[in-house]
Amino acid sequence: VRYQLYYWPTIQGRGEFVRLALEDAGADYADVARLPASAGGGVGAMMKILAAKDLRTRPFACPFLLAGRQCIAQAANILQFLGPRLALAPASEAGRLWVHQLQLTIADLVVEVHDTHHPVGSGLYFEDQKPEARRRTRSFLAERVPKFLGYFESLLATGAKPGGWTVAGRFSYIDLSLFQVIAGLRYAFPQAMRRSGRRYRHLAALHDRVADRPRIAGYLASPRRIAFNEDGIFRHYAELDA
Ligand SMILES: N[C@@H](CCC(=O)N[C@@H](CS)C(=O)NCC(=O)O)C(=O)O
Repeated sequence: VRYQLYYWPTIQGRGEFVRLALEDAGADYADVARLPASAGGGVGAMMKILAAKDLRTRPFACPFLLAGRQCIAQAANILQFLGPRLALAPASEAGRLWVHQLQLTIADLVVEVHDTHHPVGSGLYFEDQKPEARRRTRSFLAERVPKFLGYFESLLATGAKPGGWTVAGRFSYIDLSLFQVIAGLRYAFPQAMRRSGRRYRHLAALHDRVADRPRIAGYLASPRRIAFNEDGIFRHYAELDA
């Protein structure tokens, strides 16, 4: 296969931003850690690469992508690499920098989403940091979601956007990533997201248009799309969605 994606096999997590791009493009790829060890897959195969001291561009963490002789990590960096190759990025340098800038902003948001359930330490159980998680989530929902989503909403609402895509004039991987953000926030915080009503209506419409893209619709209905769960980035804990 042309692209080998390595990511945790049982969660959407940060790998999902890459999976969505590969799926939308109909790319020739393998989700290696989800393959059986007998086929060279499994978490073991991923750990072997993360521990390969002789690998010149050895990643710090998954997701990472092998493409020919290249090994590329960091979700936003992988998308920057794949964008032009999968026709999911603007042609100009300025346009590519713009979608990368937006993807890095999503990466920042993803850290904050993660910190709602792990505000004290990633190595501690959620159950051991519940009061802090409640406090963190309150401020995340009250201040940070409106700031992040308000920003993306205003980009979509401003100016002529043929097709309704984020970057004027064309579909790009940022539209797929915004779909994932909306789907994830709705899963994690259904009440809070419902309460926001029509405040993010352009984002809601973008979410639906992405979900309707034939390859994405096929992917979402397939077993390749791992269901949201409480091991991923977007987790639903009723007590946090107050
Ligand atoms: N900024 C990186 C973060 C990578 C990352 O945190 N990966 C997680 C899984 S979602 C991981 O395996 N982390 C291991 C660690 O931080 O020790 C990205 O966007 O790809």
